[in-house]
Amino acid sequence: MDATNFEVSSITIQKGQSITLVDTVAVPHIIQNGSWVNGTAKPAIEPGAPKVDVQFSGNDSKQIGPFTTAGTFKLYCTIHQGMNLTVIVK
Ligand SMILES: [Cu+2]
Repeated sequence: MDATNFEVSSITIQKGQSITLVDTVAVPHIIQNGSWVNGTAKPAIEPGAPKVDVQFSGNDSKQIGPFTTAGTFKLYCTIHQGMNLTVIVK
């Protein structure tokens, strides 16, 4: 993650894996289940998604998961409009 967005918009992993999010700048992020749609925050948790509510202070990294169900799961940053990440679990 940079100051205002994810450096990739999606990531594909295998069932049972976790992801590590790295905050590469001195900017906080709060990552939760959901997405930004046309500038509006839409909290939502898909069936089978791990509950995500992770705070980054800046220049830190944290693990999210594991994702134990195959599917497409959306994460977003509640602070930064448009900051979306799609996790595809196969
Ligand atoms: Cu953010």
